[in-house]
Amino acid sequence: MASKSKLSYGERAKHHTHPVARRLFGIAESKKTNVVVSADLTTSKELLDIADKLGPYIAVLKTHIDILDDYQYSVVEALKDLAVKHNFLIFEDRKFVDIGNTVQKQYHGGALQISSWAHIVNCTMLPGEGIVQALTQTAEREDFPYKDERALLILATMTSKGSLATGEYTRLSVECARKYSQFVIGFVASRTLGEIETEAGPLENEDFVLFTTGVNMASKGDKLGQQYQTPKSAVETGADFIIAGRGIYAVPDPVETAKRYREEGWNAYLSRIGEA
Ligand code: 6AU
Repeated sequence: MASKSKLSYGERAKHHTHPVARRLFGIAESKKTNVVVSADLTTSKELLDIADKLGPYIAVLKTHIDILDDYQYSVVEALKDLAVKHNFLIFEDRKFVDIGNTVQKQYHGGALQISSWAHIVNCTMLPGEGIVQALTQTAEREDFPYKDERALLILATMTSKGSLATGEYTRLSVECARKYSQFVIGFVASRTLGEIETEAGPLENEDFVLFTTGVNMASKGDKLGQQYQTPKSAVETGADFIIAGRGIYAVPDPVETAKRYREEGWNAYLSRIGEA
């Protein structure tokens, strides 16, 4: 596969086959940012406050909606409004990890109604192909109300020490991304994966979007096995979008810090595409 990582976000926005990826690249290009903030806050007020303050500097807001102490559906309605106000996408980091029949119910419906507000969700490959097949099937149902507005990322590697998301697990991630590319737009991973050979082979015009997490400008890791790299090294390794949580929201001035992540991530992207 000819890697698309040397192309500009604008070019990729024009040619991508998936409408959510086109939108994502369009947002990155127009706001000049490849930052995804992982807003792992535990009250609705803090979550909405950080989303409103950082909105202008990010392409995507990533949530773990189930960690809110005071969750009510009104919080995601407010988040949706902020996503429109600041032009960002919402990524619910749900990491679906069950049999197909269960994840369909967890994604579309249920207590959290995730499909009604999250543009992007992710899943692990632990259950095998069925999980991707099931989520894709839901998104393709005749009566699915958000057609062309929702997409899936596969968690293909993990940043935590001793992770088992390697080898055959990662290979299957790539195979399923290729097989279900009508819903899968890319990966959460710390390296590019296009060179991995699978039965379906690289797709014609393959352009999976790489989200890299474990990004922090001030720390090398935490005490629970998280491992960090900088925005620059992540983008140099192929990240299209850099996900940062505590490095941005847990510092005295999140807005100034988000701007610094944005600048470092953007400059690394410009050098990668040869425009620096
Ligand atoms: O920057 P942090 O360490 O405060 O937060 C990192 C965020 C957390 C994790 O749940 C998530 O990124 N994450 C993921 C994702 C996005 O799927 C995968 C992974 O391997 N490591 C990781 O930290 O919300």
